[in-house]
Amino acid sequence: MSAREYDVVIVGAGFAGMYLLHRVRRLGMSVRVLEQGSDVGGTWYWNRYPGARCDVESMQYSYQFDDDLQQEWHWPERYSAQPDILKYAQHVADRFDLRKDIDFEMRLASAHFDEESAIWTLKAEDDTVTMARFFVMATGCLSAPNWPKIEGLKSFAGPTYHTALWPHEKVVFSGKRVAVIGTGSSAIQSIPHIAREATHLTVFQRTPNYAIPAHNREMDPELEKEIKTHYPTMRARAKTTSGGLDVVYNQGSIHDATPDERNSAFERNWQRGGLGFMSAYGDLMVDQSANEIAAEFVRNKIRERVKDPQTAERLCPRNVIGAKRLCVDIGYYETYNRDNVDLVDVGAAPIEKITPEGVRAHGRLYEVDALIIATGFDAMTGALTRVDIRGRDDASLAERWKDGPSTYLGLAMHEFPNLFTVTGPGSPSVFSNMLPTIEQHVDWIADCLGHAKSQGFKTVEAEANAEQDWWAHCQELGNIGLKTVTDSWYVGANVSGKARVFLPYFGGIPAYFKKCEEVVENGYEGFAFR
Ligand code: N01
Repeated sequence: MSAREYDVVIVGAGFAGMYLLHRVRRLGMSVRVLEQGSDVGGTWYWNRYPGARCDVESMQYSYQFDDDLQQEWHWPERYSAQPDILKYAQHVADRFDLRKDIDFEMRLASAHFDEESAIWTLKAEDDTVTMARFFVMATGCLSAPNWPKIEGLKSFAGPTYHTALWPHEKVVFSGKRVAVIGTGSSAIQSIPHIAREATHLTVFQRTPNYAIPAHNREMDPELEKEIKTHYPTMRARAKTTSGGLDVVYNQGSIHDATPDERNSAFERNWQRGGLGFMSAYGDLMVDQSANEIAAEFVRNKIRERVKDPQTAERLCPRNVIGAKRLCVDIGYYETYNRDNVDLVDVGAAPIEKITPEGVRAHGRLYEVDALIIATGFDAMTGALTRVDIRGRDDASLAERWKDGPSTYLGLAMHEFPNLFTVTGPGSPSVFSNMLPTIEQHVDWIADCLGHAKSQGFKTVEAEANAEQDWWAHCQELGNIGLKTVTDSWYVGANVSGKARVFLPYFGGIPAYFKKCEEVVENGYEGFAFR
């Protein structure tokens, strides 16, 4: 094969692409990674906004495929800050000498499959062409930035920053009036930092969000030692929970508890902090009245934290708690007690336009020197549909997914032979601790590639029926309970024109992992090898 022909091409050098590169090398297959950034790290390379931090605890948000790595690495804090996670990704790249097989600053534009040769031709934006027998999109679930459709956005005279495309050089806000548009996780993490630095901060809120305190702190050396001593046990325990997190989920009903018992259960979770808040009772995401009790508990906490009662009420979400991904905050609500911070509601009446001077809403111009767009991502499908991917008979993935995606196990699609997706739509992905889930997908894909190689197969493709059945199952699970009652990126509602379809798999990690294992045990059931 020539220099630009490989057995496997992987797109993306985040945690998924890096580990897959490591696994494919060990299969003795030639492999190349195409990465649009100038270094490894994926989401942690791009999301460098002030305060960016993981909402999963450090000791669980890490690779487990190499025991020496997990024993030797030291995380400085309970929840890791973006620079520490990026440092970890860079360390992994050094340790396994990954960079030599990665083309950086290479952004994939198109990927076309030729049926006769069973080869994918991948074209980058700089016209570099790479041929691959197998092609894996390891492009992440939250990686395609979503820009809001607001009139005049490009006319703003000062700098405009998207949280997901933050500059590498330090951005200085001191002496500046700043506007933030959006109040999702990215905004909730960055707002306290920007407020401390800027002369004035105006936050444009369309929908208030629920945030649970992180209670972040320096890593407790005793806890670190304890976890490292029993790492495999902790990792195995985490895989028995629906989210793949080592958190104890109470399956009981809130309606069997007294008001005092409920309060203590929520208070315990509040004091522990983080995403585990909803583990207090088993019916919080299926029963509206149960959910409302949890929501009111959090609203009361917001009322305690925000001094001005009117501002507190405006920050209190009224929608279902947990239907949007919970946010984990460090001092978010208290930020509104500062004199230099204003909250502007743009839910009932949207932002009218952006002008060179600032943001116009409610007939008033809010003059600012810098604009921060914290409007999230074209989640789960955006990174796949923004590339011109064409499978058999020139089938376009973007066209096929116009009314919503469908996949087999979030791993593969019929009509797109030899293409795999890591944590694609229809996999637990964003409803789980991403790193272990990524490892499971990568292991499955690498094993499948090994199988194809050892058996001399040229192609592997999801069968149409298997995909249809799996997708119907995903939709059935998605429609149970309260997950879809609120607009969220889980259902694509945050991107204008995107089909409203529940995107992840909600059957939990144990059921999903078991299904993937059964598929292999049954001779790769639902996949056709040729
Ligand atoms: O994006 P979001 P995000 N005018 O979509 C608002 C992960 N993450 O980047 O709710 C005004 O959640 C929009 O309003 P509304 C995490 O999984 C993880 O913050 O649609 N506002 C919303 O408030 C998270 O869930 C970490 O009404 C507009 C905001 O913009 C996911 O990424 C950290 C608007 C977008 O919130 C996405 O988070 C950060 C408009 N025209 C992110 N358009 C970790 O901790 C949109 N909005 C690991």
